[in-house]
Amino acid sequence: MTLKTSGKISEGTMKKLILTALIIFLCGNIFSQQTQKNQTQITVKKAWVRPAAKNSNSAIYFIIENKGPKEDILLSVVSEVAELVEVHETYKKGNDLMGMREVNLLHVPAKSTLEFKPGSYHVMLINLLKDLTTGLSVNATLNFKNAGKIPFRAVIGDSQEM
Ligand SMILES: [Cu+2]
Repeated sequence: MTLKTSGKISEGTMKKLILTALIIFLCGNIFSQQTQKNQTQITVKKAWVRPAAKNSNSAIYFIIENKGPKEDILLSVVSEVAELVEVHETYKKGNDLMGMREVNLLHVPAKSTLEFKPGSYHVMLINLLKDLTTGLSVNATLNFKNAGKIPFRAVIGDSQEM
């Protein structure tokens, strides 16, 4: 193949065209990746957290809604408000006793909601690093296998009616 400088498109123009095409391609790629990430169908609603004093424990409650056609798996929860943050479930130990245990992989089926509430699933905040004062709020992030990080804010109060 020979490039004729006398042709309609010079070598310099050709290079510019190739570069422009490359930039458009790369930008398009980044854009489509972002829109794919934003297509997550997981939302967190009605988040609240029990008021508690520094160095004690508390729990965050909320509703996870998965509007998507696929199930997703909650891998972990992060919050800077406590030394340790775990996904827990409350269960009947027998003899009218209730216990709590950690849940490692929590499946949220397609087109469903999963409620974290007292006596059921909750995000356990172990050894609070500060006071949780009613009316203020706490930031936390759910980490899903497919949807990735879902940050949310929980209001400090006594119920989700706030
Ligand atoms: Cu717990």
